[in-house]
Formats: sequence, C-alpha cells, structure tokens
Amino acid sequence: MLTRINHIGIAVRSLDESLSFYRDNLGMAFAGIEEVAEQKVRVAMLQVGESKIELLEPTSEDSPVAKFLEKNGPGIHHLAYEVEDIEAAIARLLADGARMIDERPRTGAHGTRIAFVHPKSSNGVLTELCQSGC
Ligand code: CMX
Repeated sequence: MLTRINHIGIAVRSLDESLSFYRDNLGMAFAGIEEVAEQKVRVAMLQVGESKIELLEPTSEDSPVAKFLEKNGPGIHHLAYEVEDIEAAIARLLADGARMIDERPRTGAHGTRIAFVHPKSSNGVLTELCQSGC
C-alpha cells in the first residue's frame, strides 16, 4: 500500500525567511515554489535523497497552515506517504474506521492526487496520502 515517505511538510511564516536554511545551510536541492490555491498555501519543495521537505507558507488568514502557526508556531505540520493506488488506500482506511479529511482525492502541489487523514485517527500526526508523481 505505502511505498515510501514522499515528503515532510513544515509550516513556516515566510518562505523568503526560511528557505535559505534548507537550501543554503543544509544544502538541499531546491525544486521551486508553487502556490496551491485550493489549500491556501505557497509551497517550496526541497529534495533529500528520495524524499522531500515541503515548506508551507499560508496565503490567507483562514489557511489551515495559518491556524497551525497561530496555535503551535513553526514546525512539522504533516507527514506524506506515497501510495500506489490512492482510492484503494482511502477505501481501506475508511473500512478500518479512520477519520478521513478527504474521502476522495483532491489536487495537491504539482497536480498530484492527495488525501489527508485526520490527526485524531493517526496518533496526533496529520497524515497525507499521495499518489506517485508527487
Ligand atoms: N498536526 C497534528 N495535529 C493537528 C494539526 C496538525 N497539522 N492541525 C490540527 N491539529 C489538531 C489540533 O491541535 C486539534 O487538537 P486538540 O483537539 O487536541 O486541540 C485537532 O487537531 C483539531 O483541530 P481543530 O482546531 O479542530 O481543527 P482545525 O480547524 O485546526 O483543522 C485539520 C485541522 C487537520 C482538520 C485541518 O488543518 C485540515 O483539514 N488539514 C488538511 C489540509 C491541510 O493541512 N492543507 C495544507 C497543506 C497542503 C499541502 O501540503 O499541499
């Protein structure tokens, strides 16, 4: 079902202020910035081996990331696992009684298909499923 950790999402107040630590100090390969309007975030992607770090900056006050920053400050926001078949993964989680934020896949960064599991169903960790190509 799961093939690898695709990325770790980190909430930041400003991409401009936080990007240089990952790109320049840690030396990660920077893959660009994209706005995901549906999620109300700007996303910077950095490659680490076969996984990525996704920096998330809110683009509006009602963004889920803005709410997270208000409550917790900057930090790890979610963990994303790559799946071969996202519909099958969602169906299996629903059958097992998991609380899905998305019962159908929606569009994430780079046109990928994603679905979130509520942190109350995943031991306090907001969990994202994403189908390959993410
Ligand atoms: N990680 C862990 N726990 C979290 C969390 C997170 N990122 N965000 C919220 N929670 C916790 C809250 O602390 C709260 O816990 P308590 O009840 O113990 O206090 C609980 O979840 C519910 O929080 P809430 O305030 O009722 O709900 P929110 O309105 O904050 O919504 C969530 C939380 C996860 C449902 C919402 O943020 C969401 O739908 N997220 C999915 C979409 C998303 O995060 N998009 C941004 C990234 C997009 C991308 O990667 O492309």
